[in-house]
Amino acid sequence: MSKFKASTGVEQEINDKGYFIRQKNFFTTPFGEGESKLPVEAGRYRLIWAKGCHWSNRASIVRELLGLEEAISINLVGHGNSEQKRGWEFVYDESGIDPVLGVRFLSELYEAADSEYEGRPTVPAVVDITTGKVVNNDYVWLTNYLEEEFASLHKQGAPDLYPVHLREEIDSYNDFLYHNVNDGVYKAMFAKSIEAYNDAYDKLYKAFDAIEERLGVSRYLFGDYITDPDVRLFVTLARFDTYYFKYLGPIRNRIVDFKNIWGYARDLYEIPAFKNNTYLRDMAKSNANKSGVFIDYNTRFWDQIHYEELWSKPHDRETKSTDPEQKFLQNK
Ligand SMILES: N[C@@H](CCC(=O)N[C@@H](CS)C(=O)NCC(=O)O)C(=O)O
Repeated sequence: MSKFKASTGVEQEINDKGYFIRQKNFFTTPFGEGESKLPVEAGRYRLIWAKGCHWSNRASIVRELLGLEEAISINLVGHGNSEQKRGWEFVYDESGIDPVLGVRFLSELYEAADSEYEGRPTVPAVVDITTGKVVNNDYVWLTNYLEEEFASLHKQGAPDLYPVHLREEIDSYNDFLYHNVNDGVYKAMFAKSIEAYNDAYDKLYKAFDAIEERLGVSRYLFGDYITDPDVRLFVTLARFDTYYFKYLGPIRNRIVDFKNIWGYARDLYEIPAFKNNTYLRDMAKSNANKSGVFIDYNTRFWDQIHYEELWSKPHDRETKSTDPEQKFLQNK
């Protein structure tokens, strides 16, 4: 039996003022050309992700948007009932074993990569199929690698989600999204002091207000076409009313209460790569095995709220675009 710990838990990542400070990524070798980089090769890597986890969901959406399905294989992990408590498991596979990698737990792939690894074995994780080791879990840059370094493997006519002329602006906007929205939600949910909570909560809603305003004048975050930050924002929006809000405490507004943000989220959801990778009902029923009367709202009603119907309601977002027929910039 391995000495490897499934997870140290986020409790280790709370500072003495009660603030949640996320662990650093450990496997950060970039993809690309050159000796110190991970080579870009069709069929070499497998992306492991989880339905509930937006850090990994953004990579699964971008993979499909770019038509990398043949080049990079994929699999889902989930929470199993295993006695071993080793974290993410290949629960959706027959006998609970990933058919390509031959393991039951994601932690085995982290352990194969580094037997001394002490952090949480997290998704997204990119595994080199030739070695069975995790080679990259750098969720911050992963989608950018897919957009830039994997360009030679994109489908014909793939969208340009990371246009060169906008990269600097996109990187800085992604940073804003990361601190205030993507991780902002976790900073509030995991805070252990009311000071840390209020700080994160205020920043989150201030960011939502700024985004609501921005989306009042343009269809997407960077104008007429979808770019990388839209994927990053979408994955948090998709989890907000279905899941996060119940851990946030009394919230000021749901996503459906923001006119522009809610229309924008539905506009994105229409696109197959977004829809196929967004499991709204699964997110809502995440506590479904709880018993008793004090069960959260989403869990009680996950099968009575028609999420698909709700998210497919018409919107008028085209009116914000000067190129309403096109959602993507295709310059390849
Ligand atoms: N790699 C980042 C972000 C990815 C992340 O937190 N993924 C979560 C799911 S959203 C995870 O895999 N958690 C497993 C665990 O904490 O054991 C981190 O280390 O904090």
